[in-house]
Amino acid sequence: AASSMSLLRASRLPSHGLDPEHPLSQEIATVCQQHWDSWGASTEGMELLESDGPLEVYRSCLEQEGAAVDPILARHTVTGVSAREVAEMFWNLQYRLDWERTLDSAPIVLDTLASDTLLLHQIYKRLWPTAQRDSVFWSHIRHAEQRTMVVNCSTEVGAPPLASGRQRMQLNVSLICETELPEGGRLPTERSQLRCRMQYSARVHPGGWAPMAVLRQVAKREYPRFMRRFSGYCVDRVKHMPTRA
Ligand code: 6CM
Repeated sequence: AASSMSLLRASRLPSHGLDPEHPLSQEIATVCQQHWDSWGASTEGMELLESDGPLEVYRSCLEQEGAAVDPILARHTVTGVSAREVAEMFWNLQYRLDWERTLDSAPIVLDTLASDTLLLHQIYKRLWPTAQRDSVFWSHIRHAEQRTMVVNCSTEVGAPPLASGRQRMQLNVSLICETELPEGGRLPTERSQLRCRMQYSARVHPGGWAPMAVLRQVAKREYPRFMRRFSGYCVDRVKHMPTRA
């Protein structure tokens, strides 16, 4: 298993569907490769926020110009879904409001950059006592071998101006999923034989003033909640459907 992991880690991602002339093309390629290579990243020195069976959520405290940007790294393993299914439910907007609790309204598609890449605008619930936040980010899904990855990363390219009274968060998030196949390596027809390993990572800069203690308290509560809710949703959503790679 260790050698197959290093093989995959060394592998380059297949090129994405975006026009190489697009102003975001190089950035998307670079950021995605960094996330792809982070599979199996060490959590040494990080604070364990939550541990519940296969679910582990870690945080490291990091401040930038007086703002808490605390990187989060979470791992989970769930039974009954494939990597592709989980990643698809994270990326495809059709499912977003079913599991995402931080949004104030439905995401807005600013642009479809390619069949696998969207430019999105999201407005979040206001967190007392801070200003309401929004974010503008490209969202990209990529599949290779048993692994599927989604990257959401803030950009200024194509971003609408900030509404008054709002602050713009900067985020760099990925969800990497790997299907764990039973002996023989074939996709099972029984969902009970299918397992998906997930690695979620998030770095969010609040963008403007926000009390650090409040942010840290909300993060500690909300990231584990998101991991449980989202993975539970995925399992439930596909449980009566036939398995697919
Ligand atoms: O990664 C997650 N969601 C993605 C799709 O929406 C996307 C969004 C990332 C934003 C993460 C920061 C949210 C902080 C919001 C603060 C204000 C909301 C407070 C409301 C409390 C109920 O990558 C899942 C994000 C899970 C965040 C806990």
